[in-house]
Amino acid sequence: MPGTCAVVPHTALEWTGADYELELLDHDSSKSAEYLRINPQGTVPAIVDSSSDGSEIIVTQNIATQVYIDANYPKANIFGTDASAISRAKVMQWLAFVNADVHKAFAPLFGPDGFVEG
Ligand SMILES: N[C@@H](CCC(=O)N[C@@H](CS)C(=O)NCC(=O)O)C(=O)O
Repeated sequence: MPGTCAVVPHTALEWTGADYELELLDHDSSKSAEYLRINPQGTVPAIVDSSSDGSEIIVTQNIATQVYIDANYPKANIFGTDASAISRAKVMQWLAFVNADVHKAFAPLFGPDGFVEG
């Protein structure tokens, strides 16, 4: 969904050089039955992948999608080259702050229709 937080895992995927397919959504299609099967919360981002045994993998929640990308493409160093415990923790600290605190604080600005009518 252009202009949303989905740009973060999208950017990470670009950094990996992965062969992936981008599905463009808008507000309405993110609430469709087809997409709600993938993410019952009706939000982006979401990753759909297949495991080695062919079963479907679905990962939602922005930080989780980045962890999944990093785990599959460690050479892309999307969380940086320092794999120390404190470096990894600091990456998660700032991602969690932006995702849980900053992102939610701006929700009324970008989506006032969720709070008021007209
Ligand atoms: N906690 C969720 C938040 C996801 C979220 O709120 N995404 C917004 C875009 S930034 C969205 O999909 N909004 C749905 C809409 O605009 O219809 C996550 O980390 O993935």
